[in-house]
Amino acid sequence: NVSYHCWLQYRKIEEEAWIEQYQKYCHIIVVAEDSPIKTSALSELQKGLTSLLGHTPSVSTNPQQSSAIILATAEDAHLYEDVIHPVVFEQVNDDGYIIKAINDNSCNKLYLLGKQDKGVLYAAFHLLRKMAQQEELQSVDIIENPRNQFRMINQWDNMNGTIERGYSGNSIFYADNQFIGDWERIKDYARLLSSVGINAISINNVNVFKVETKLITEDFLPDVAKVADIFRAYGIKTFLSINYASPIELGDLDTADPLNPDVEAWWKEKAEEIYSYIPDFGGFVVKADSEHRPGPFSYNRDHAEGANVLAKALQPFGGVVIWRCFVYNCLQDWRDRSTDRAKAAYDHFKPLDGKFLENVILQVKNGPMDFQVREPVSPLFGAMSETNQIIEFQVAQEYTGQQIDLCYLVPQWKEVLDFDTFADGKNSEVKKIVDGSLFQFKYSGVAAVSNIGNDQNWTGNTLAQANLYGYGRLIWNPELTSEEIAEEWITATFGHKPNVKETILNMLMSSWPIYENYTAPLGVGWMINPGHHYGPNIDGYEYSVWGTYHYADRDGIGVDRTSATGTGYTNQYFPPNSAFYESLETCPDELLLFFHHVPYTHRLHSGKTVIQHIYDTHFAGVEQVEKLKAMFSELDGDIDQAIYHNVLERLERQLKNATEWRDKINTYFFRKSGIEDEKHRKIY
Ligand code: BDP
Repeated sequence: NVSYHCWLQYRKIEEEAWIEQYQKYCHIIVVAEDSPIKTSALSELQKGLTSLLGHTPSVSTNPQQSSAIILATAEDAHLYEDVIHPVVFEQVNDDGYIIKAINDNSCNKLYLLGKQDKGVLYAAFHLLRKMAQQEELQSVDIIENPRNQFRMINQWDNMNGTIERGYSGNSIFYADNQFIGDWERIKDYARLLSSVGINAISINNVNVFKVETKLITEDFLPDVAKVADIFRAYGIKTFLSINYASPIELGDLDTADPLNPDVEAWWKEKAEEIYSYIPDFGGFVVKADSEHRPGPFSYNRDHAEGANVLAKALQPFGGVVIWRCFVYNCLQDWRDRSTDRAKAAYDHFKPLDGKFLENVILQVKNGPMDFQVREPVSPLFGAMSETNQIIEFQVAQEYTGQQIDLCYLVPQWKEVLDFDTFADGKNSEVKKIVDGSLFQFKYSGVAAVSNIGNDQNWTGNTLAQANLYGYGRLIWNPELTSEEIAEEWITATFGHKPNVKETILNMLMSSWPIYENYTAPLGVGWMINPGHHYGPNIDGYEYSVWGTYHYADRDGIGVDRTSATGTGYTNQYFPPNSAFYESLETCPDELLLFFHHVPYTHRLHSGKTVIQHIYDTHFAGVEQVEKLKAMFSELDGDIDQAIYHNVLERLERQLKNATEWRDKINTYFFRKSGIEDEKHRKIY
């Protein structure tokens, strides 16, 4: 089944000319000095080249070859000092690399040079990608440095085998409250992640329940260590999500108060124990005081005090605490319109700026609410210049179609990274905050919730593989365009047929706006079924305590978050963004209902009224899904049959879903407003 191999299929190259050009370099691979990561690079190259070129290269430790691929780090550069001057390594950062071809009569060498061995591995994946894309190698001279330091994936896997918000089967790590022990599958996951530059992973759900609390005990640490060994060989550090109440839950203390000396000593000892199993353990991911999880608030301590006790314990071993800012009171009183969940993270964390120890990193979701199809950027970006930050995206499509509906998310993430916060004047984009450059953070980067499970194709919908691929590529280099990333993925997955490339590219690039069209309008969010979050339910959360309202009544819709008459959320932005969102004149249409409560007859910048926009986008959304399906059907026979049927079946379900959204949304707003569709289409 080709879909198992995702973008690492290494499809056989058919054109002789390419084979000839590549083969010149590929008879021998030289690795003079070995390491586990270089061994991974070597085995990937052997696998990939055999498959691409139909010929298995031999391996040599002898640096004196006339033609070869040569893997080397700064440490073993002395072996090649005739060609590699040590200064070349000054151009690359810790995870960076150089790929350079040297062609000299009958001598054809390709150097894959990393400052460290991780760079060598990334260079190997890059070389294989170039070959799969059929790009020329003779004059290749590349220097690549990842922009972000942490490039992380968060698994939301539970030890009973389920995955919180998982849409592609069960966990590849756990079943029946044990590790499954399918180390080969975990290794294949490590290969996929590493091939797009991911260098950190947390392997259990942020909601840590009874069994998972024991991951940091001798019951499970030997297995965690095995997983860490596999990921380490691919340059990936292993992290665990922990339960803040561990000292109590594991039966040792009757408090988890961060300022209690026994608690501090307990975490110190715990860290020692963990590091005795995993010497390069990454650290803890923590969801505290959120959605019924325990945290420092129980002891009247703030989140800096809460995080610092863990940071102190990890500090001697070089570990970090990744502390999530998804903190809000999910039992707030919905009858009080002045409360606003969107404000919560900023209100909790901004006052603590500078109070966290230097090995604490705050993990902030991209928007102030929760991974909706459209949200403004969280105002916490830029607001805490003294505190390390990483941004959190959701590759899993919880609110964007659950890997049934097509939604290529790279354009959304790119918009977020390109957003100018004005935190330090103009050009203070989110990407410069999370890459650490704007405020010189010690630690920074990007994390995201994974979308994989044990389905044969990893992601349920095979086209959802593009999101995992694209996530890695975009955070390595935020300057890549969404199209470039999609094209790479398509070629690696489907090959070079022009009609396949064009169709899938069109499908991916149009998918996010289409999904937005038929779901909740104009940035208002949450009109989904409570609990599982798929399919329309306009008032599903409207009268619950969770703080996710649209306030639709017969006169209008939207959440007034202005400072003049609403919750004052707009004030959390730096000027001019605050004024930009505050004013109806400048607030962009797609976020109108996130920031303003307006009558249905309010006219958008597009010239349409709000109600007509709702009708039009919902009719358009369904038509667009019909088109997606028709376009895709044309590819029958041009792509792998199993993938074809997998995607087609999802498109059929998407069409049903979109139709249901259209009918429910349009009927609801027609009945609320009593305003006819200008085009007199059938609404109910
Ligand atoms: C929400 C999910 C919930 C997660 C939570 C989180 O619905 O399952 O536990 O986010 O990020 O999106 O902690």
